[in-house]
Order: sequence, then structure tokens, then C-alpha cells
Amino acid sequence: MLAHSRNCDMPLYSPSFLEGRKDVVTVTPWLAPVVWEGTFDKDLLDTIYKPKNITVAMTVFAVGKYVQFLKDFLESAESYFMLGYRVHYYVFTDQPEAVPMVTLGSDRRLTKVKIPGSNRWQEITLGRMERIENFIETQLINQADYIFCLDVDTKFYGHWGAETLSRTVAAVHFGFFTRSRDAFTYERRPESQAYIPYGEGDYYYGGAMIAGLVEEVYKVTKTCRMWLEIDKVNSIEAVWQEESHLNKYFLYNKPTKLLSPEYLWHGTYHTDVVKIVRFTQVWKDVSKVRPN
Ligand code: UD2
Repeated sequence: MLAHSRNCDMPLYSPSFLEGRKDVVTVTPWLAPVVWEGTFDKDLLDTIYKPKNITVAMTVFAVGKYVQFLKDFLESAESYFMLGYRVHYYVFTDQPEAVPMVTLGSDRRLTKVKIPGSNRWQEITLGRMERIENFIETQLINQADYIFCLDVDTKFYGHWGAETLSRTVAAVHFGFFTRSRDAFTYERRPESQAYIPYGEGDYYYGGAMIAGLVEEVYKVTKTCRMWLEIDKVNSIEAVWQEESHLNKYFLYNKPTKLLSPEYLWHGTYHTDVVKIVRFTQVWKDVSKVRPN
């Protein structure tokens, strides 16, 4: 069994230790790791996490025409997502009969959860917070250790494993990782609970990925759901719906791990910085797939 990583075979002060990645931020100012290719040892992580016998839940919503994304999403997850771990997919959909038959690996299961459709896409995206909160409370809390809540209009292209596990995990949005905080599309109206003033903020996180220990993600979803309700009473909807609230939550409750844009990319091309594409948004014609 592998008991040490190659990087640990050298003193901490060794300049060669730094050779992993010098071109990107690999640790936040609050000392949370930022996961990039070249910063972790997959085999070593498996020796730590596999003996724990963990169960990983994954929620994905496919409502209305978004069911068309499920096949690629699930098939690619079966090729790359948490291989070797017990995985339970929960597909929230208004059309359980349209969920494709995908051959699942051993120790991997899929459950369909029927939910109503909606004539507003915004209600579907922001409604995920309340549904996940309720689902954790009523079912998942004693059934899974970690949970990943992902967008369905996406596809896996590379390894996504135990390096992504932590108490609370956020993904840095591909559109903002080279930009400074005042360019972030945070909610800027003080009337919204998602309000973040200019001059504040760490990173801009994508709403397409929330993860962590089940009990921690429960706190994320419950808090965001409460803020969304207050906004609704005050007739305001944050500029990027639940993503805006998620960014507010993580500003004041720092995630314990950040996933680099390798884990939330757009398209399949590599760059000098994003050396591997692991999970990417797929192109969609919003006028054809959204209900409004
Ligand atoms: C961004 C976020 C998304 C969410 C949204 C909020 C990224 C890459 N994406 O994407 O996570 O925060 O902004 O405005 O960070 N859905 C359906 N049926 C619908 C509409 C949506 O099932 O008719 C579900 C589906 O799982 C989809 C998700 O909601 O993946 C997010 O919707 P989107 O992908 O249309 O949102 P988008 O592209 O604006």
C-alpha cells in the first residue's frame, strides 16, 4: 500500500517541492487547497479514502427539456466520477420515464425523484436549494457521507476523484478566475440577501457545483433557501438566482476546498493553465431548452 506521496519525499524548504504548480494559486489566504492538476497524488488519496468505505451522493436536476442532457451526463460520470467509490445518483425530474437506461458500475445506483415542472427556468435553478435541503433532511442525512450537487447540462472528460472531498467544496467559475473581485457578477443591490458590496469577495463560484459533507451542504442549502425566501417576500430575485446566494454564503463561510476551473470548464480545449478538462458545461441554445 502506498503510504507517502512522491512530493513528501523531500524537505518542506526544498525549492523542488514547489515545482508542482508555480503558475496558479494552490492555496487560498484562509489556507484551503485549490485543486489543480499537478497538486495531488491520486493513488495516495485513494489509500486514505477507500478504507473509509464512504458513500457519495450526487444530485442532478433534469426538468423539462433538460432531460436531453442526462444521457451524456450519466454515461460520462460512469467513466470518470468517483470511480471505485460507492456512488448513488439522485435524478430530480418531472419526467422519470425519460431518464435514460445507463449501465452503472458495481456499487453505483440511481434513484429517480419526481418533482413538478415549471414555466420559469429561474424557479427550477433556485428551487434546487430547497429541494436538496429537504432531501438531505428526510433521506440522505444517514445514507451518505459526501454529496455533490451538479448541473446537468455538463459532461465529464477527465478524472474526478477523492481530491474533491472536503467539508465544503466550491468550484471557481471559469468565467472569472482571471478577473479581480470588482468584475465579479455578485448581486450588487443592497435590497437582496445576496448583496456583496464592491471591494469584498474572494472568488466567484459557479452554481453548477456544490459539494461537501452531507451535513455541511445541508447548512449551505438551508441558509440559501432562507435568503431566497426573504428575497421573494421583498419581490427581488438575485441577478444569478441561487448562484448569487451561494457566493454570499461562501464569502462568510469559507469553503474548505476549492476546485479549479478544470472542474467547471466550458468547451473541451486545454490552456497552459487549465491543463486538463475534467467537467465542462455543454453548449445549449437557451431559447430552445428553457421554458421561458
Ligand atoms: C448558471 C450556473 C447554474 C445556476 C444558474 C443560475 C454554472 C456553470 N452554471 O448557469 O448552476 O447557478 O446560473 O441562474 O455555474 N434546469 C433544468 N431545467 C430547466 C432549467 C434548468 O433542469 O429548464 C436545471 C439543470 O440541472 C441545469 C441547472 O438547472 O443544469 C442550471 O440551469 P442552467 O444551466 O440553465 O443555468 P445557467 O446556464 O444560467
